[in-house]
Amino acid sequence: MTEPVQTPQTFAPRIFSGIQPSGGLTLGNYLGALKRFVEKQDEGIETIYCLVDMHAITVWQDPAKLRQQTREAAAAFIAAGIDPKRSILFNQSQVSAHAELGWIFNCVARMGWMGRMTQWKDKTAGKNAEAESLGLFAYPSLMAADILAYRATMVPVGEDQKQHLELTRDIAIKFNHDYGVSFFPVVEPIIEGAATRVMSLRDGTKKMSKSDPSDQSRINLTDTADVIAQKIRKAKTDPEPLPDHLDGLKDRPEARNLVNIYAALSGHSAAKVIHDFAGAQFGTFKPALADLAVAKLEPITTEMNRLMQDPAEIDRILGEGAVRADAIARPILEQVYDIVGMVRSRPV
Ligand code: AQP
Repeated sequence: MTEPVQTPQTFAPRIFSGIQPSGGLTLGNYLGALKRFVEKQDEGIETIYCLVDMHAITVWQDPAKLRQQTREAAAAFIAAGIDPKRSILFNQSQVSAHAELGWIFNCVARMGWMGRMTQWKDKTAGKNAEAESLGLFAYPSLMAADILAYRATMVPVGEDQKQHLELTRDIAIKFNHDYGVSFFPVVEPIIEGAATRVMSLRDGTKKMSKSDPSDQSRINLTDTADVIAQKIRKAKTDPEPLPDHLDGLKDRPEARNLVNIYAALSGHSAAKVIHDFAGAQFGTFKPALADLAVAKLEPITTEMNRLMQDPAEIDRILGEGAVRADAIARPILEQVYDIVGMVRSRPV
């Protein structure tokens, strides 16, 4: 028999976040998420980072590519500075608590909540939504399970995930209310930095995304220095020089995006970048941005390539991380089963 249900009122600070290995990671994933995961690792709070491969298959993934992308994403995490000893790094499918809690949350969350998610609407726009997978529709429920399986309190994400985190809060509140417990924390999204929403290099109104059909729309963490420079040189802009004040970027999404990328990569504010480049033409600004991007990304790419030479070592790191993750999630899940009223009598 499991222990009686505990209903703690306060929760130890714990950070959880994830990235889908649904393609090669982009500069958007790096600035909006990965770079900040590394910063959080140094703040003395427990950090758990997950490659959410079960989310990735909500749209079709070639199995061999998915395996390769998962290892490559793990290499990107480590190359960017995630230390698998200080943080827990693993892939979602190796810890079954995610899927199990995801099912329970499917029974807590409401269809209407899912239907209102802008990511669902964006991903089905212009398509026959009826033909999309049920997993894609229920994606935010599994995401809530990813976070709450660890009773994580803080989740660093890019701006695009804000609505999903609000839904995670709603699921936690409804679960606590329905079962009369204070079991799950109401998580805090951490959306900070100069590039919480990196936009496509081809269209400043669209998010940079690993699944965008145009490779020119994004910078991949595997791109060579030459490719990065060429993509920035060809990035869509307007004919005006950079303004001398941030307000001047208001109706110039492409210019604003490049300024924000520069700011995030340099660690300065967008206001300082505008101050330094006031009046500059893109012919001057783009090469400066390309140099900066190459200087910041090339060491990561080089280290990723080195790590990818030894896939068995990457698998070992992910496996070890999964064991540590499972040790946290399994007891939490057992308490959830108790709360929900499942008989748990299997000998251990
Ligand atoms: N363009 C972006 N700017 C800032 N942050 C971003 N993130 C993604 N794109 C940007 C952040 O990266 C983390 C992991 O995201 P994900 O891979 O799980 O899913 P996503 O947000 O749907 O990313 P993609 O690249 O657009 O993937 P696909 O194309 O497969 O859907 C999240 O914290 C996200 O905010």
